[in-house]
Amino acid sequence: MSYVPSVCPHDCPSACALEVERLGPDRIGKVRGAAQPYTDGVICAKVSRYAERVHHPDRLRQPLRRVGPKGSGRFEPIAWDDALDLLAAKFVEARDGFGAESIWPYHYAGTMGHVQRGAAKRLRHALGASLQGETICSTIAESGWMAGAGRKLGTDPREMAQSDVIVLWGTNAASTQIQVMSWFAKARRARGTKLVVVDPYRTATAERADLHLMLRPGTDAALACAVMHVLFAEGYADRDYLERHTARWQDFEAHLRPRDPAWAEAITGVPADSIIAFARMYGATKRSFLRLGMGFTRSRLGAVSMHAASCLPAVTGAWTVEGGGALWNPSGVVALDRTLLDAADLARPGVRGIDMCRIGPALTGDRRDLGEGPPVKAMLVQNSNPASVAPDSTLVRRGLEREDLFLCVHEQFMTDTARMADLVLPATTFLEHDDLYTSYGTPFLQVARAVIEPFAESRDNHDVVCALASRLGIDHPAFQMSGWQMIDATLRASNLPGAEEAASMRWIDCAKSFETMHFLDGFGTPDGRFRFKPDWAAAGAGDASVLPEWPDWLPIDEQADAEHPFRLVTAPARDFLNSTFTETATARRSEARPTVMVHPDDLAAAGLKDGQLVRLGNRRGAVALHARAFDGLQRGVLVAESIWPNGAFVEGIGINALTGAEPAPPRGGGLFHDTAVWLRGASA
Ligand SMILES: Nc1nc2c(c(=O)[nH]1)N[C@H]1C(S)=C(S)[C@@H](COP(=O)(O)OP(=O)(O)OC[C@H]3O[C@@H](n4cnc5c(=O)[nH]c(N)nc54)[C@H](O)[C@@H]3O)O[C@H]1N2
Ligand SMILES: Nc1nc2c(c(=O)[nH]1)N[C@H]1C(S)=C(S)[C@@H](COP(=O)(O)OP(=O)(O)OC[C@H]3O[C@@H](n4cnc5c(=O)[nH]c(N)nc54)[C@H](O)[C@@H]3O)O[C@H]1N2
Ligand code: SF4
Ligand SMILES: [Mo]
Repeated sequence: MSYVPSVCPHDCPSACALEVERLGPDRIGKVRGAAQPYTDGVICAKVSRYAERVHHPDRLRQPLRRVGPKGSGRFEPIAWDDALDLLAAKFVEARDGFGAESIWPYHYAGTMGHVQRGAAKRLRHALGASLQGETICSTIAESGWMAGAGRKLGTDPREMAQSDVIVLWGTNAASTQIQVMSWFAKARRARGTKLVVVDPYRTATAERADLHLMLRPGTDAALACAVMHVLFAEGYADRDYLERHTARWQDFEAHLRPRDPAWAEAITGVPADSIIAFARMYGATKRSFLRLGMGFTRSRLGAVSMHAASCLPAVTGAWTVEGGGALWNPSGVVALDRTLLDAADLARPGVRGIDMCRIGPALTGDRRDLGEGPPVKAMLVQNSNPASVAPDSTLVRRGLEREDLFLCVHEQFMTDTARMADLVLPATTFLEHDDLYTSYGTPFLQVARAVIEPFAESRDNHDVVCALASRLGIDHPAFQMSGWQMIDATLRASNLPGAEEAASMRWIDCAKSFETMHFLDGFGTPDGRFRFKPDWAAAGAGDASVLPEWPDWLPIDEQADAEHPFRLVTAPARDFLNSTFTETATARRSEARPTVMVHPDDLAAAGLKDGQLVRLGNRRGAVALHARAFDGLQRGVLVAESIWPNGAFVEGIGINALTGAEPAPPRGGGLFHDTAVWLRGASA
């Protein structure tokens, strides 16, 4: 029995180094974490049982062509060559009739591997097809982080071993990035490290905290302001650091003066005493590590929340010590030359871009998305399941159902999106193709070879776009080289070791020096100073005028009102990864059924009972799911862990029928925890 190196490709900050038990040319056994310094032998349960997913009886085996009505799930097998001919013909038909922008290759991060993930981008550039605003996950967080720090660097997560206080802000790490919890546990054992969690509900992460600040969704900026008010007022601010490394800190201090804990209590619902206790715990040491998650940014004020929280270490000077500072996303450590990965040299100026979060409005003809350009007539979807994960599912479904839209979905499973397709193509998993990985939570770069042969007739993304390109007469090296050659050429162009060497090294630690990671040699702003006052207008094309000038709270998110008295958070579920793993029996068993957590007093006030079927709804849609009485959240807040397949709901399309597709300021992003709803009883 032999263990073969690999890398987890899923959309997770950890990008774990794996060892996969290879039982034969087409079969794996156990999967375990490798000794890579950050993974350190720990991986999540869902990937440790990956054999269940890769060898699942429902894996797509062969190309399928629709024979029933759209969405009926009735398909018949078709040969690969015929399938590719059909897809190419539909692309040509769209291009000839409506122009190349009527083609939209849609993709996201179902795999994070650069070669497979980038396939749709290469195709877009080669065709002059509609481009895509990749907003669904990190755009809001990025706008907020960049507003202050200006560069995607930050404290190396391995420094948690040196931290006295670890603050997990808007991340349920026990579910979404398990290594954070194992690094915290090591630090706790070695030096009694304290844990603070900022989250609207008592997650498994919050259960382990010394202090859980259980705030109302979307109010993080108020909390951060009050904490910094105390830091300044009680002498925890490092004025020497402020003077050397930040801009306009005196104005900021004055701005914070009226924003005290009592002010924040009224907005956040967190007792002023807890806010003061947190500020003192945080201010008492410079060894304070702030892990800023993505969860608290998925609302209209999300960029402001992220920026406000990221101001804390600039006030105390925590950036100056090991184990201090903050981490949102350290991907700035690697500058990959993306010319080949994106076929960037084929990009044409002025081509229309469509915000992926707005797939619903765009497919149903909204001029705000289509501009003066043509309707979308043909799509190839790879690594994404928009029928389930994108906001405003009602519009997404209406769009995907259009008789005049040709939809091809390249997938591993018959997802909600694949079921809507005209043509379904079977895709390999990461165990069946080569790829190159960087990470949004660690500084490691990794190259992994296929571990087993492709399942049945499945092909990888790169193969499919190459085959399509040859039918469409595209002559470019990015569509002629193998995936491995593309990895090799990309690494070399980026002044890194070639593919063979990188694979044999297993992982390359790209972390920069302590001074650079901690911004001691300058933040990424024009004057090298951290900015307490963001330049939102410069951040992007969206509408920044609604955002406050300084870190602050404003009621710009979807406020609860008399008709919609609850705020809904659709947080990630432990055993699913977005919509992935929803096909596995172990995950389905452990997540049980779509559930909404409701405060017991809210349940009682609505005349409802624990375990009862209830309906949630708003102007966009309604779903039925089961209620669970839970006192680990404030009254008026609901949590439905996600993302269940649409068909799992007793009634309604799926959870994203409730979430909205308005673009978040300043430059778009998914508003997954920014939803006001009503709650009523339902009969089964
Ligand atoms: N098991 C599992 N793992 C995953 C995923 C998954 O779906 N399941 N998704 C993957 C993906 S795509 C991503 S981007 C990462 C994200 O991972 P992280 O960046 O670590 O963030 P999350 O854990 O998604 O953050 C979710 C938490 O944010 C909280 N939250 C929601 N609204 C607010 C708010 O207004 N304020 C505060 N303070 N907290 C709020 C939620 O209650 C929830 O506990 O995780 C990845 N890992
Ligand atoms: N309500 C709600 N909605 C959310 C979120 C939330 O918290 N709440 N989170 C949002 C976030 S953060 C994100 S990132 C998005 C994620 O949305 P998606 O990127 O759509 O979700 P995933 O489930 O990660 O991946 C989608 C598909 O990629 C496929 N896939 C994996 N590898 C490959 C491959 O190599 N080739 C091909 N062709 N397919 C492959 C998988 O089988 C899977 O079905 O969802 C968003 N939607
Ligand atoms: S999903 Fe995340 S924690 Fe699990 S193995 Fe993959 S990278 Fe590691
Ligand atoms: Mo994400």
